[in-house]
Amino acid sequence: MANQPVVAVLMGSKSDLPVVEGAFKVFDEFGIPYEAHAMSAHRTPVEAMEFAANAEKNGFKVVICAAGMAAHLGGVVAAHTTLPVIGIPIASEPFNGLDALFSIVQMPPGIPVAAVTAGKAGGKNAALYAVSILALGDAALAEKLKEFRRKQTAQVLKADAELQE
Ligand code: RP5
Repeated sequence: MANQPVVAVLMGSKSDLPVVEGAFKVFDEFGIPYEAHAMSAHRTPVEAMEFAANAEKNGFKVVICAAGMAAHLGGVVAAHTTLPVIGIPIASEPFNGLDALFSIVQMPPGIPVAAVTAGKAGGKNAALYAVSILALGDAALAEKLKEFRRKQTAQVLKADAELQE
């Protein structure tokens, strides 16, 4: 099915949307079907566990988990699936995201979660990392990703040229 969501984007709270929306934009640009849910390791632990346990069977290839504070969502999801799990540390008071980052990068050996950029760029980079994973088995998507990089490079070179005028 062409429109079968292949990426699940989970966020610990709807308040994480300003960062997560960066991922939606990337997936829209690359034409990748995704599904988004507010789901919490602590507030909806049963739903998070069940979603993760069924993710592969439901056709997902990658799961992105954005969470702030004690950001256990990625870890809980990774505990229940062997799909690649990408964690986005969300900044929140009082430790400004360092707590979330530590929660994601201190996974015990055997249950990996990949951490991407903390802060606003996290959504965009999580999605681009997911695109890289999906592109391993999709030559057309791999070419799109290369074109994205070429355009990005051209933009920086153009900005540099303008600075020299
Ligand atoms: C986490 O706690 C969420 O991921 C969010 O970043 C943070 C605060 O959640 P809310 O109080 O805004 O719902 O679970």
